Amino acid sequence: SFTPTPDDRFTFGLWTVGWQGRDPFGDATRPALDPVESVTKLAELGAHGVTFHDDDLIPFGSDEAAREGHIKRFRQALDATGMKVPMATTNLFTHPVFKDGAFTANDRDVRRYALRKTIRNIDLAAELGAQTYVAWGGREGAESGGAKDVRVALDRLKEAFDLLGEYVISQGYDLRFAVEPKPNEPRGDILLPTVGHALAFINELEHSELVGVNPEVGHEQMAGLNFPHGIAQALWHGKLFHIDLNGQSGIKYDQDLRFGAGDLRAAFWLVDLLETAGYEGPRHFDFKPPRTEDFDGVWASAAGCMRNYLILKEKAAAFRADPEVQEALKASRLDQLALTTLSEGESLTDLLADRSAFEEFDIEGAGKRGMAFEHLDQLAMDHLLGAR
Ligand code: 3MF
Ligand code: MG
Ligand code: MG
Ligand code: MG
Repeated sequence: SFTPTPDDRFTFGLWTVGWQGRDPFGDATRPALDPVESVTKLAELGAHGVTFHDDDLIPFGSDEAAREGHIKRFRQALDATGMKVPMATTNLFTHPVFKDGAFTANDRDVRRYALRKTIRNIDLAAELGAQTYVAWGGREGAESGGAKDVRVALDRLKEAFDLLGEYVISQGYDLRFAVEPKPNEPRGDILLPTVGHALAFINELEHSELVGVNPEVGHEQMAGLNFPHGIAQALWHGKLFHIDLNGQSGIKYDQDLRFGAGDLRAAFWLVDLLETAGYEGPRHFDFKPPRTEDFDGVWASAAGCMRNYLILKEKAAAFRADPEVQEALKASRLDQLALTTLSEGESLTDLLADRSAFEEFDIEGAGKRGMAFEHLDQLAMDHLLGAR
């Protein structure tokens, strides 16, 4: 059935169900949600855990005693429900101090403060047993060309991740970082705008083995990119440390619809990929219940994220198991793609000497071969639409 259990490893950010509906044009439509209530309610719905920004749990500016109090109540809720905290992150975007960025702010004192704020919450993340620390650089960017020297800003961003890596190693924490790319919003342009940019950046880091990506469905789709392709490449690099699941309808603002809404075909191929590629991390939802909803709507939206994932998981498995699909995959020569282009033991010299590969190759004949992809895709559509 499509009822989630903790074994499905579904997790939610406290800021998702807790979103009050404030947007650039309108005030909050819902009251604040107590993190303890979120933990309790999400546990009832069958989730495995929650994630948080420091400021979601401990309101910005709390003194030490208040901080301890918030952490204590949260721990009690976790213990009472069995909910886990597999990931935590830092809010480096709400307070005006971060208006020009955090790790890449032009102001050096802001960068030093951002590192301290992050490290303080890394300690809490480790205490709560988190294994992934997400870094979304929402304010690391610019609205105009002269405002940011991007090459120098990347030096500062590398410096920050090198220091954070050094800290985690020095403390002996079992914690890895996941960079979350986003092309724009709230800045006009954000550094590391896509999964590809982030993967290339990670290669330049001192402790690159500690750093992977946390791609979000809507963020790549805001740039018109194919999300399952981005995830496949992240997996290929061994860098899919975490994932933000949600829905997005095309190239527009960050909609954060519940998972399955928006581009349903991309959601189908994404679940097919995650479930067959051996991804073992949490299925983490970063969505926003629309501001039209009251709390009943919030919980319906959260439950819908998990339900849609489980439905798509069943559809994708049925697609793969269908004998007609297996034949169609053969007809589309996916099995040939899996063969190396040179045979075993064959050298480049052998290829250069192989007249059948070039001089005698039937180019016209090969150009006429159909790929049979439309039949294959219709079978996928039939499964997705419930017609098979
Ligand atoms: C913004 C986001 C962020 C990140 C978060 C933690 C507020 O578009 O997606 O959510 O996911 O900072 O990872
Ligand atoms: Mg987002
Ligand atoms: Mg989003
Ligand atoms: Mg996100």
